[in-house]
Amino acid sequence: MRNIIGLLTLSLHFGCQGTVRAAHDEAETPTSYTALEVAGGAMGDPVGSPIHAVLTSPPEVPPAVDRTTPAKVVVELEVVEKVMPISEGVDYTFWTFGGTVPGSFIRIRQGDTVEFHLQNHPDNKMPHNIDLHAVTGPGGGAASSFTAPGNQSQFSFQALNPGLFVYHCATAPVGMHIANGMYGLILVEPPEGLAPVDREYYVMQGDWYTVGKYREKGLQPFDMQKGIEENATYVLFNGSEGALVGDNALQAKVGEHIRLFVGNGGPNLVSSFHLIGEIFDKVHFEGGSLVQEQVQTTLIPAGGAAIVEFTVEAPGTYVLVDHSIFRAFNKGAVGMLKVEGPDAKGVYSGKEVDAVYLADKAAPAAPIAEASQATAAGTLSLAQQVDAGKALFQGTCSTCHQPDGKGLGDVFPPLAESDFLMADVERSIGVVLNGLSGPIEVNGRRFDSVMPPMSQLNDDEVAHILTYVRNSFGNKGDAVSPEQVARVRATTERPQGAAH
Ligand code: HEC
Ligand SMILES: [Cu+2]
Repeated sequence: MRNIIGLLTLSLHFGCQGTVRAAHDEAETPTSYTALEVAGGAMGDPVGSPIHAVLTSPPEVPPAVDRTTPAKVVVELEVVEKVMPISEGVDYTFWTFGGTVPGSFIRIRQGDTVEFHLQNHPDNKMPHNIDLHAVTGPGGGAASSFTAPGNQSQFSFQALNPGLFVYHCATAPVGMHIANGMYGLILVEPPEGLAPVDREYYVMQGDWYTVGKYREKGLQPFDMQKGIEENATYVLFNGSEGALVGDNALQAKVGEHIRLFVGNGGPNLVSSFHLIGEIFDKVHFEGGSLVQEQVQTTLIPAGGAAIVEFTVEAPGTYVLVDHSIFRAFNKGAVGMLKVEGPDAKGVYSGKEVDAVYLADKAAPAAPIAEASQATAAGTLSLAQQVDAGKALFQGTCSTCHQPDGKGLGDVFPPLAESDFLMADVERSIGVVLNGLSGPIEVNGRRFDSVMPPMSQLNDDEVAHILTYVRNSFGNKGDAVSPEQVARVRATTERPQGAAH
C-alpha cells in the first residue's frame, strides 16, 4: 500500500499540480490508479474554437501550451521527399515530415482532440502515412492516414496520455520509410504543463544505410540489405553530420537550465545518449512520467524518447554523443552545445575545447566544404587542399604528431622537416592507409613504435591531409591527389582488422 502510493507520487513528477494532483490526493487504494488515469486522460470536450498547432523544425521546440482547458488542435503536416546533404559532399534522398529530419515538432496538451491532416506533396514518388505513438487506437493513425502523392487525408484522436512520443511513417516497407528519415516527436503536456526552463531543444537520433561507405562522396542510395543486417553506415543526430556542429551547434549561457527533447527514430539502433561533460539532473526516461535523477547516460530505444534536463555551470563546448562510441567517432553521432559566459573555475579549471572529443568537428567545416565543391567542379587548388587538410589534421593526426608537427619525445616522430615523409609520396600515403611499425629513421633519429592504420579516412581526406603536412611545418612538396590515394589503396594491403 505504502509502496504504491510512493509510486504514484513519483509518477506524478511529470507535472506536479492541478487536476492530476487533485485526483492523487484523493487516492486511497491501489484501484484508484485507474480512476486517476481516467481523470487525467479524457478530460472533457474541447473548449473554444479550434487552434492551429505551431509546428517547428529541429532543433527548435514550439512554445509551451499555456492552456487550462482541452482544445481542438488542427495539425497540418506535409510529407516532402527531397535531396539534402547527409555529410560533407554526400547527398541523400530524404523522406520527411515537414521537410526536415526529424519531422516537425508537435506540442499539445493532455485531453486535446487533434484533427490531423497529412498531406503528401504532388512531386513525391511514394505513398506515406503516420503512426503517432501518442494515439490510443489500432495502428496509431496509420490505417486512416495512408496517402498517395498529391493527396491529403484526415483523422482525429484524443490525446489521453501525457508524455513525449515518437511518430513515424508505417507504410511498407516500413523499415525503409523510417530509414529515410520519416520520424519526429509529439509532446503531450500534462494539464499543468512542464516546469519552466531557460531553453528547450529538439534532437533526434537515427541510423542510416547507404550503398557507399561512410563519407563516400556523391548522391548515395539507400541500402536495403545493410538495413536488414542493422549494419549502419551513419548514426546521426537530426539527419546530418553537420546538423548540430559548428555554426549549427545548440547555444546556451552559463547558469541556464536546459531541457532537451530527445527521440530515437531508429530504425534499428538503441541509443546510449550522453552529453560529455554534463550530468543530467533529471531524465524522464522513455518519455514517460517517472523521473530518474543524476544520470550520466540514458538509453533511448528505437521508437522511443526521453526528456533530459540539466543546468550548464561552466562555459565551453559540450558534445552530445551516442556513447556506443564507434557511432560517435566513425559514423557521425556527434552534436555540440556551446555555452557562453564567465569562467567557473571552481567548477572546472581545464582547457576550453577538447580536440580529443571534437575530432574533425572542432575545426571549421568551411574549408572542407570548399575543397569538396572544388573537387566536384574540377578546380581544386593546392591552397584549398592545404586549408582542408589542416582542419582534418587537427582531429586525426595532431594527437600524436602534435599540432605543430614536431612530434613527441621518442615515441611520435616529427612530420616537421621530416626526410622520411618527403622522400616518397607513395610511401607516405601507404603509412596513413596501412599504418607503420618497426624501426625507422627520421632526420637521423631512430623510432621504433606503432602507428595504427587510418584507412577509415576517405581518399579525399588522406589527399588533403598529406598535401597539408607536405606543405607545412617547413616542408615543401607537391599536392597529393585523391587518385594517387585511390591507387595506393587498391595496390597495397590493409593490415588485418583495418577499415576497408
Ligand atoms: C596514434 C598515434 C598516431 C596518429 C594518430 C598518427 N600517427 Fe603517424 N606515426 C605514429 C608513430 C608512432 C609513427 C612511427 C612508427 C614507427 O616507429 O614505425 C608514425 C609515423 C608517421 C610517418 C612516418 C615518419 C615521419 O615522421 O615522417 C608519417 C608520414 C606519419 N606518421 C603521418 C601521419 C599522418 C598524416 C597522420 C594522420 C592521418 C598520422 N600519422 C597519425 C603515430 C601516429
Ligand atoms: Cu513513408
